[in-house]
Amino acid sequence: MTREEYCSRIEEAIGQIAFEGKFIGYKPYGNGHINDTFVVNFQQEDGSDRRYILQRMNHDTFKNPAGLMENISGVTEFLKKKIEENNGDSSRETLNIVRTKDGKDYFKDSIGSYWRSYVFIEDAVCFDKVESPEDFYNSATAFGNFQYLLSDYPAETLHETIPDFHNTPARFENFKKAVEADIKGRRAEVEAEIAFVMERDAFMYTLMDAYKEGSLPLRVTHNDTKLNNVMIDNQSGKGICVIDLDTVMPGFSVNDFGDSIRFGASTGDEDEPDLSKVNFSLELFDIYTKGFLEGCKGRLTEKEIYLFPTGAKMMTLECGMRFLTDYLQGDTYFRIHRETHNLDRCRTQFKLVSDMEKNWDAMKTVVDKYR
Ligand code: ADP
Ligand code: GN1
Ligand code: MG
Repeated sequence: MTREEYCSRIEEAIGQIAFEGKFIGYKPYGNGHINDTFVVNFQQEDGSDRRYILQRMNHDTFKNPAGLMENISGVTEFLKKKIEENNGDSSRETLNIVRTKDGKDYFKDSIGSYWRSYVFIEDAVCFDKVESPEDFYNSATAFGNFQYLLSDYPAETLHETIPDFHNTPARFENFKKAVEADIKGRRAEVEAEIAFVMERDAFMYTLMDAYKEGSLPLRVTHNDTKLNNVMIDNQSGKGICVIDLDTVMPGFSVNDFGDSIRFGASTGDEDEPDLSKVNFSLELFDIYTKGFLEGCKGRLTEKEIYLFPTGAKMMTLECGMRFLTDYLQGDTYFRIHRETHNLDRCRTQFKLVSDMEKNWDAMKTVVDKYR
């Protein structure tokens, strides 16, 4: 599709969604790896400006956009009620879908792309990197609270938007197939990274085994708890709203904990090419553990809390393996901005896994402190 054609699809979507006011313009927004995100401006009668988030959902990743939007609609309505019961502000503390002019959650354009919109959460920011330990703590209480609020959500009504999303053994199988197929001829270049994964074969099964034994419960989880999926309020500094609800599905609480650690408890960016800048921070791990447990308000079992370090290592290893799989397969999943982008991302994750292994006892001591 040419740029012009793409712009007409954006305008087609804007014309079908029930935005309020006079259309002013739109531009690309944010740093997500999956959806195409835009901010759209509308002028109100009193002259003020109102912004909306418009997203083209990634249909390759999400095979059932209608089911996905049914999940998000159900979850946001549920959260809205809970927030209002607690005298919170449901216009900012949860995503609010802007429906189409005919009342649907999403719009399918003339070439089959799916679009949806949310009210823009103003006076709040998303961080792509931890700038202060306090922000990280505030993101932890927000994700913990999200877990708490959804603990009585009817899980059986949720569609599985990406099957086996955090089934690490299944990811491992895909990875091995990608190595064998080597369709882009990149295998020789990444033998060290492949060996890194293979050496951790047994670890890959630990959480799934605990689940099968009945010692790890399935809960409604977010499954993509990186720092830039929580909005931090400009005034209070608190994590006011958890966003990016595409992957809300039944999952393990320790993976929600772990994915935040993978992204946030690092001294470097997820795609930092200079690995000397990428170190696991035990201090940030400590702060996040404290905040997440406070947010969960006693809803987790002893065993889940005990498995926090395992969740952190699992999500980091799994994510590194996913980046490496995508690199081997020719970068078809994660959005890239340079040729080795996925390889750089994979290497930061493996650096963090090594650091966690070195800090394993210290991580356990931190968790014991809050248990
Ligand atoms: P992706 O799945 O591609 O990561 P997200 O839903 O996380 O997409 O959105 C990408 C970015 O857009 C977020 O990191 C955030 O900066 C911004 N964003 C998303 N929803 C909102 C919203 N309702 N209000 C303000 N900013 C938002
Ligand atoms: C993707 O959508 P985004 O950018 O928040 C990915 C996550 C990865 C993350 C790595 C649906 O998250 O699973 O952990 O990139 N989301 C999906 O940064 O695959
Ligand atoms: Mg996101």
